[in-house]
Amino acid sequence: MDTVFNENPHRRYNILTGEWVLVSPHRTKRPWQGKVEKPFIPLTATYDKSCYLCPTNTRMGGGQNPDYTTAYSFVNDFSALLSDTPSGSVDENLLQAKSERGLCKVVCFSPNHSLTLPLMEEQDIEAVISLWQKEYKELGELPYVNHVQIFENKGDTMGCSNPHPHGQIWAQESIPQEIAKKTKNLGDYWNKNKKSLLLSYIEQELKLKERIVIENEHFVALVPFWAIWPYETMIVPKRHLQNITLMTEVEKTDFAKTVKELTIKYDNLFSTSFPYSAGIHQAPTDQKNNDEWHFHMSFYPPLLRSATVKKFMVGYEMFADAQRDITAEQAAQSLRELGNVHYSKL
Ligand code: H2U
Repeated sequence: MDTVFNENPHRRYNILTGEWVLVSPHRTKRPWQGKVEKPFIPLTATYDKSCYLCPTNTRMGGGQNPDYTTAYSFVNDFSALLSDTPSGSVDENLLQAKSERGLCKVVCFSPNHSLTLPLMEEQDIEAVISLWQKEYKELGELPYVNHVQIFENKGDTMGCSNPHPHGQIWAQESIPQEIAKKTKNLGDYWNKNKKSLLLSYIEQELKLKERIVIENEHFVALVPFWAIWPYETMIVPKRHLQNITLMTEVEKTDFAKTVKELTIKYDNLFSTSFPYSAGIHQAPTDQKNNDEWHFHMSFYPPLLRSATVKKFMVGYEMFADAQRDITAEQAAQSLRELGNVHYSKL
């Protein structure tokens, strides 16, 4: 890439969303006297009697968790979307609203309270992926569900309310805006080239090797050219798969391996339990063929320069465009060079 971009302000285009990010690499040396996050204190107890996600415990909603031994899901006791929402709409000149039906689930990744994805065994991460597949299928088959969003908020920096390893799934009637933007851009490329946009993109990245973090037989993990968050990454299958249920068993094993390796690198970067929001974007479940879709898992981590200094998406980002300081290439190089053994096990 033109070396002028390594040190000078420029804008980069996100081919998936159609949005631009401002990159300011010359700013990486600016001093920091702002907010510092609390250092992470590792958990040791494998069971916490006050945790509402641990096996056998009673949840805040009154339900009781079974003595589960592998990934386990339940309907969120405080769901943001409800299946029995009465239908209604407002369309009065400039005022528009409509009711939204849906269903929210919580997915406990492991019965062990002290673990996180990077500390879990590969086959246990595979069990989480199998549960995600089952939920995507079952929720997607509900007549009123057109989109299933699987995600994880990790760490209290990201607003996660409980350290027990878990994620969430929100299934709903409408297609969320991020998905609509990606459907449009994937679709335009597909209609023109009869090829997946993400497949073409990773082919280009694999030739350049500037932003690749991990590559194995079936998956690539990279810092996207248009990344917004300092160490943002994306895991993409090398095969054009519209959704996670289409993976073969071998691909699923490789997916689990990639998730583990990437999250270990994250933890190793600042020797901490690296906070992030991660989510899987895949084809809507709206009965359309969605040929253009190519599933991917994105990680949006806020940490910028240490375990305690994070990036804030405020000011210019709120009022104008997303902005980052270190380049995607610098971030990819740092992650690529990190080891695959968790720092706590060295
Ligand atoms: P977060 O840690 O990302 O906030 O997710 C935890 C979810 O667990 C949250 O959505 C739900 C909350 O509503 N929850 C239950 O369903 N039952 C409980 O007893 C406590 C929390």
